[in-house]
Amino acid sequence: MPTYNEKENIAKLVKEILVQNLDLDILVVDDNSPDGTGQVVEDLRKNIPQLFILHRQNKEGLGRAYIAGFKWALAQGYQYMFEMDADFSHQPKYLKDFLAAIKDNDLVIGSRYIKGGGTEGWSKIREFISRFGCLYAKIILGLPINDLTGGFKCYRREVLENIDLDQVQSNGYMFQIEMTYKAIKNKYKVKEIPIVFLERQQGKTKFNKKIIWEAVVNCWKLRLGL
Ligand SMILES: Nc1nc2c(ncn2[C@@H]2O[C@H](COP(=O)(O)OP(=O)(O)O)[C@@H](O)[C@H]2O)c(=O)[nH]1
Ligand SMILES: [Mg+2]
Repeated sequence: MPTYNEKENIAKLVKEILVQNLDLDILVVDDNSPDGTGQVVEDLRKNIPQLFILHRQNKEGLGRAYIAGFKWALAQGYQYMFEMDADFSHQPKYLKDFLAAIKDNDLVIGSRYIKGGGTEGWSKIREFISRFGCLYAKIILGLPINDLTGGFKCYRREVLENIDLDQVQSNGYMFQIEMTYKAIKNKYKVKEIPIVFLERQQGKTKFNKKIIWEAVVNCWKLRLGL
């Protein structure tokens, strides 16, 4: 779970994940959050042996945080690696559905845009931008996936081992698109399962125009192999 200023969410979320009783470890990748999220996690760690944290010095964006987390998890020998936001948008109750689906698949994507999925608490305009963005990427890259920008995913370790993580440069929504594109290109089996995405209750989004623009341009770069 990447975090930047998630002090109000992180402790409650860690507990909610643990009560699912799924034999998961949790890694928080914190970019030196000014609100002290990193220290909150350090305090929790005193009583929760399944909880780990990577402290990074600077805010370098989601993509860099995920890559650092994946490298850590690969080195530790984990079989499956999740990506999950730390703001309750990705509900822990779905973790068991991912674990069921990953048995017969290599990458499982939590999807807002298939039957049974959706978003709650978003303005019409934000939903439109998100839906349009997913459709744009789907068409340009020719992928059979409806939700390409979501960040609730579960990878089988081989998928990550066979992507050159140092070559993945994108950082915002494009990071999610690029990882799924590369997994499919490597012939891995990818499945979408429905999730309802909730708008965050606490804290602020880091959503901005720059990460949308990155995705608009970089879909073409990916398609053209630039
Ligand atoms: N480590 C790290 N985490 C980040 C960064 N930007 C966002 N996050 C985390 O990534 C997750 C998704 O970010 P969020 O702002 O909620 O984006 P949104 O869901 O698209 O509005 C949250 O858990 C954030 O705390 C960053 O630069 N570094
Ligand atoms: Mg969010």
